Amino acid sequence: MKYLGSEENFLALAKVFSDFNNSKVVILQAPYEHSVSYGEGTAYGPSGILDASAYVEFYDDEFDRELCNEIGIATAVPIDFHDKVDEEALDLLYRSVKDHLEENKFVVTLGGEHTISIAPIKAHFEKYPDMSILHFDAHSDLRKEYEGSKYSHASAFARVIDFFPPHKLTQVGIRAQCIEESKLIKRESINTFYASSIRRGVYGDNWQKFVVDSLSDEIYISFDVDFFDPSIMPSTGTPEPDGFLYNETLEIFREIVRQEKQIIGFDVVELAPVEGISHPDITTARLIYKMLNYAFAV
Ligand SMILES: [Mn+2]
Repeated sequence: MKYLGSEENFLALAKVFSDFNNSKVVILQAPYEHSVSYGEGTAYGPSGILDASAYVEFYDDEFDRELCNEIGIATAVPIDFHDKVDEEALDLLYRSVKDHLEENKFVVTLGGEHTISIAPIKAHFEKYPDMSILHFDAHSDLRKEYEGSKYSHASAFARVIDFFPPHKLTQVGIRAQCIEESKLIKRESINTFYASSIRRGVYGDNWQKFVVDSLSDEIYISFDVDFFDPSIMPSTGTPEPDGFLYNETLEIFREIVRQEKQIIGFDVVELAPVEGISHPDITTARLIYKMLNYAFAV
């Protein structure tokens, strides 16, 4: 595998802070787009994030440090899916994540459509059998299949619970699903925090605590950017109203740190950059760096 130089890598890091051997973190690009149902463009998500990341500050005032210069962040060249789709494409990504986990790297995967999350989740679950999944999304992605495909982005988590215990899956921000998904959630005891329940005050003001309470000590995060409100995140294929703002999202990560739970890896998916609108790309790049700050908080 090849790794990108400072012209192209995450945060535009100098070689000493971004070469493979010096880096604790590896960023994988999975520009996979096969089943997108509404807006297109998630194949440009990883490059949009990397371009925007050049404008993210190294210094984080909340932690009073420049994390990237302490741990190193390598960015791999994009995975070349050629004409591979579904299981074959996922297998390619799975093997890359697995190889990096075996090298004891902290792996961040950038999508691409949500389907790709299946691969890093599988690889992390093999290394961390006690992990929970924290899934940020407007959609529960639990359809058995969608438009004839088992590997549609709308079925990503139906495929995850084919191998992962459903009661260890926590979903937050959900505000669009079909009745079969709602029934599956109840039947399989998936922890789903609906946006409407959060907004109606079912969990009170400190709803983030309830989300984190549902998780085990090791947490894998799958973050679909359509979790955010379309006002701050218009650049995604299936935006939904009544989403979340940036700071209330960070409160979930702060609660993870407070409860001394550990983020063991994550993916960020479904950014579809729009020409001339830069703030969603920058928001996503900052989110990723911020999540790394929380993952390496202790
Ligand atoms: Mn979604």
